[in-house]
Amino acid sequence: MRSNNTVILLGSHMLPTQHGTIHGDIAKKPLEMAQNIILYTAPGSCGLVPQTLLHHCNISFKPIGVSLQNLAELSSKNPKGQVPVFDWNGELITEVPAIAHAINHLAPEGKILGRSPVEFVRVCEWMNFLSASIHSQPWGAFVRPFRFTDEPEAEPGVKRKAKQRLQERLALMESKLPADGWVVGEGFTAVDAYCLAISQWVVARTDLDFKGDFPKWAALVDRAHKVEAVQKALAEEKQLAEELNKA
Ligand SMILES: N[C@@H](CCC(=O)N[C@@H](CS)C(=O)NCC(=O)O)C(=O)O
Repeated sequence: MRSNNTVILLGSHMLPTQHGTIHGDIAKKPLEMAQNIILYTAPGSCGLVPQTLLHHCNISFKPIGVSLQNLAELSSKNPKGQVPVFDWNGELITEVPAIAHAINHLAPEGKILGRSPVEFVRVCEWMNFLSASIHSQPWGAFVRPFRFTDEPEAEPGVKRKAKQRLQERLALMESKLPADGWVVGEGFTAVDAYCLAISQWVVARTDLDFKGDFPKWAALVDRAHKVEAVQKALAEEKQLAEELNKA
């Protein structure tokens, strides 16, 4: 985009810069821009992942709680009818791994996608696995079997199979987890935040013996609970839940 002033394209927004025309580059000077960030999330959802990452990166944002039972309210923001939605100066971003990338652009010093090229690729690998092979597929079928069959009488079978698949996938992840520290490299990353969120659902909504069957994962969660950003995100999530309950 050319004009008398050069511009940074920020999604549909354009900001003047003295450093030349930069097309679609939001990574170059993000912290110099006024950021208007809103996170639409539901208590008990995967919205906890970006919520934690935003706190970890010290990015100020406005959290807006939406009930998982009332996601139709959010259809103008996300036609998929799901949380989280990351409103980045009016640019609406969905999908947890993509939102993690957006947050990383805003505060690369938070190292939420790792500290080296290999760590970055490993974080992407795990985020895909957690999102697709655990969250969307077996977890999705376990909590919403009606999306996987039109026959109500088939739902218990779908749920049973989903739980078995979930156990297998959790066990695979468990076998890859370190005995100490974080999943990728030396620092807390988006993968640790996602592992925490998933553990909460499994503990709350299944009869699996999480601590007994997945001890390394449970220990990772214990360590995550000591991270200030996690504590802030969990407290904020609780507050959003209380507000939604009152409404
Ligand atoms: N692939 C999506 C999954 C989002 C998702 O499944 N969100 C859940 C909460 S954890 C949700 O909104 N579920 C409501 C629904 O699917 O109707 C992402 O990564 O953001």
